Amino acid sequence: MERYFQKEAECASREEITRIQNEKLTEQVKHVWDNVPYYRKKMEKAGVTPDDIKSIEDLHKLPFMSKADLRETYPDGLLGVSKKDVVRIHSTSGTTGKRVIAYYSKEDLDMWETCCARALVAAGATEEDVVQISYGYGLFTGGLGVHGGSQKVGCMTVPMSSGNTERQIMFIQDLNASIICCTPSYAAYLGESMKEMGLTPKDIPLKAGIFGAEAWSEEMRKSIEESLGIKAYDIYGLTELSGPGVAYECSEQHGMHINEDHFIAEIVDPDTLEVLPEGSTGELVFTAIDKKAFPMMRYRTKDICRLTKEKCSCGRTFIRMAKPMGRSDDMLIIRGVNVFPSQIETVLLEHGYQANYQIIVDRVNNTDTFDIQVEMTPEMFTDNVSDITKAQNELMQGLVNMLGIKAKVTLVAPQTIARSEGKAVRVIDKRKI
Ligand code: DLL
Repeated sequence: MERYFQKEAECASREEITRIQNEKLTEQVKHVWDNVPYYRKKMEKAGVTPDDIKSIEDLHKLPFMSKADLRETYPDGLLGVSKKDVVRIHSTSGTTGKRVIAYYSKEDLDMWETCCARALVAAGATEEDVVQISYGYGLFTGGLGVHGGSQKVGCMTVPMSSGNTERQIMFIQDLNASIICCTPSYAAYLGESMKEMGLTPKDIPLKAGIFGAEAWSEEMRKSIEESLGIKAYDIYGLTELSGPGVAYECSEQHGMHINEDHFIAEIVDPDTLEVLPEGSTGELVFTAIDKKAFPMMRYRTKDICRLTKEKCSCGRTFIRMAKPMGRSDDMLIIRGVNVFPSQIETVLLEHGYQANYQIIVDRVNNTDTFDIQVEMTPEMFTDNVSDITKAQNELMQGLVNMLGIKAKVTLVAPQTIARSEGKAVRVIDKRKI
């Protein structure tokens, strides 16, 4: 039987969700207008005032926000409450430019942890469970966000943070952990390490995992489920909107339910910024309707995704987002063709490889070079040159079919590509260096 953390909210009628959104949105617009001069100026420039926003139908009148606005207002130019009302900050792991600093009031933290609690319960958590949290703690939102949610559910919460894989496995066994939360690439690495230690899924008590913070394919889900002997759930979120828990998977595992009583989602064309109809693929844009310390209106996430309002048999009524296929800024343009690392991952897993690979793109004589190093699994490892050539060619053909362009594939020995404890680094684009 499906369980909920807050059935009334998660299974509310569409009329009720719209009523909540209308009420919160109009109030939030007033809050931002009164307290965030930067966004008020943006609204004035767009010729909108709070009086123009009477319901969610008017959302499209509001100006967008993007990473550029965050950079411009660094470190606290978007703060919506007095500093004395801020109880926590987090910050993104962005590699370029200034980091984003997100601020939280007590109420903001409570809302965020509630969203994470909904995700945990949807993945089967009860107060009987032991939840090992192997997302990084600290400025990254993964650790502390899911931690708060786990405590709200009443689970015994193990704040492991990332790293020290052998100790992770020891704690899973010794504390009888039933749910693990980490990035999907780290989950894959845990499975790999277990195998090396001579352990099988039967030797560990885990039943479920809640994985997010980076794009991962359905093939990767299957592979993790097999190696850890669990059911793997997706969770989505971003620092600008609080952190993990903006959207979460239910037992149906057919898209992630967006916590619509706190966030309104839109899909826009990333070039024209036109709002696209339900079912279209485009850039995901979010408006946080009750987050006060760090308000975020029509924030362009750069995540490429699709939304569906189709009924879900889990009983939840929140709109669902498909697995994001990646970020528009992860998308590589190689010889004029759009390539997402997640497409490459799909082909590798279909051919029996693990998601241990690195893409190296360069430009030689004005032409893009496209190399992919792929680790052989210990079972397929061989030094027979003709076997390796045959396997490389098969993989190259699979990639051409998926991407429409040719990549040079090199198979390398197991354990030669660096593992990540957090978000995996898949691409080295030397054209940008
Ligand atoms: O990654 C928050 C998070 C922590 C989500 C733990 C889930 C679990 P940021 O570091 O700000 O926040 O990165 C946000 O990560 O815009 C997506 O591109 C990507 N992302 C997050 N979750 C998923 C997911 C956290 N489930 C950025 N699938 C987002 C695909 C994801 N991409």
